Amino acid sequence: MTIETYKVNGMHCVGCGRAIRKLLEKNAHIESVVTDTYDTEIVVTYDEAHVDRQIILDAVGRFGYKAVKKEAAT
Ligand SMILES: [Cu+2]
Repeated sequence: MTIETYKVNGMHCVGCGRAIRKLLEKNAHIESVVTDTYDTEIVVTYDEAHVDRQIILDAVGRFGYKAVKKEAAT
């Protein structure tokens, strides 16, 4: 499993977050999506063998938002 955080510009309310989460979770290989509308971030846990990162970016983009992967803070 891969866990990645994405900054989602424009995800300003709970409704946005819920819509994004519902869409992503339709993918059986995306295990969980946690949305944080305060920090406008989502944390996606997925099976990297079956899910390409572009799928996540495209799904978020369908709502008119732009997701940018955050580099892991080390
Ligand atoms: Cu909204």
